[in-house]
Amino acid sequence: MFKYICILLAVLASEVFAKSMFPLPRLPNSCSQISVRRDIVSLPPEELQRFIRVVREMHRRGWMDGFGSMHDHISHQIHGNEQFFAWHRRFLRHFEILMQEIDPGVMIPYWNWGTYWQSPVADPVLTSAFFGGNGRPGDNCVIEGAQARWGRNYPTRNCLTRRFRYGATTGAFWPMRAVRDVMNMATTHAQFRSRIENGAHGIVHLGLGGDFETMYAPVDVLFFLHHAMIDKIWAEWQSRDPLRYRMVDGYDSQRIPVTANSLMPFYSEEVGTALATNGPGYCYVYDDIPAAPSGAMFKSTRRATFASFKAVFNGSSEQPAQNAVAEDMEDDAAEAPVPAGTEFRVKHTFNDTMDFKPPSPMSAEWLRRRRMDVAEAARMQTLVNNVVARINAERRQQRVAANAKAV
Ligand SMILES: [Cu+2]
Repeated sequence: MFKYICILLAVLASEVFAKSMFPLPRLPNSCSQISVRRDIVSLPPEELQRFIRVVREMHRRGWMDGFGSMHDHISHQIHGNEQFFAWHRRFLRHFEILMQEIDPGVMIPYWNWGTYWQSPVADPVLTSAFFGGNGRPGDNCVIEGAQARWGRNYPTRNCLTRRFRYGATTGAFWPMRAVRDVMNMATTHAQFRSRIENGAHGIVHLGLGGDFETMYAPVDVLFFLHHAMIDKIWAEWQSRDPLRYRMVDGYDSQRIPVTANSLMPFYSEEVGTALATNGPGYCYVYDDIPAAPSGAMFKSTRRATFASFKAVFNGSSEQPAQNAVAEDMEDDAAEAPVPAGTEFRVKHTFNDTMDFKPPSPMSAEWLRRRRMDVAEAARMQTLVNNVVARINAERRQQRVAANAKAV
């Protein structure tokens, strides 16, 4: 009897889930072509405008709430363990496929925060020409850039917010040299994942603040650009050893070993299918990372099921993205022109007589709230401090040399 009540409840529940307007397309079985994900600042203006038009349409359809909700619901399964890289790669691909339903030629660009790591507020990506910067004083609503005056319906009705870590500034991020040190030293997936997740990845979430430091951060399109950068860093590390295209190690959130045959939460596809960016269903490469040789890729024998697709998502986007708090803001947004990209680009030069600052430590309380690893974050802090000290020592030497030449 109990069994039948359970079945009845499950059927009723799936009826409710089925009302969700958040689409969950299946991955294609093969690639008709391999497309390229590029640095957003290198996109020609027309391509940037196309991308912005697409994400505005996704927002209008309530899909951004869907991504925020989905990520939030299973956050403990996809962070702090060896599902992190593969699951986020699959999640970005989900986003990209939905983008392509609106405009088939559009790819997710990545945000290379390594370019302006020392002074992210000078990064063009955080200006009105691209994705806007800090939220405004008072309510932290983002009012400039591609997402100006956006509302969200998850987890509550509000505007999209950002709240920089130090009021007007985010603090420094990681220089790529420190990221490459991590790439050079990590020999296992678990080592590499933990060091990237608890270092270079976390500091960006903390620095931007507001919605960006929560588990529903995917309501902000910049989440996908940041995670494309994280995904690219993983792809670069993978490209150094062909075994990394079909093997993983370490454990999941239940302390069960993760292998290429483990299933990714929610998607129920094997982790192995997400190990090569140019593998079946993924079909992309990054502009400066080599493609995986097909002989090195994981070969799946299992058929993907739809079974778990409805189970987790509970449909915050059933309501269209009309936002009570930000309703008038939405009206303005419809009128707002698409940002013009390159026009606003400024050539930024660092003050070269001053030492660079390393990112400030992430507090233990913040790390724990995000289920991050406090001890690993401390080790990464030491690593990045040392790299920045080396960079500063070299710059001082160069200044001395330049002065000597001038005299
Ligand atoms: Cu995440």
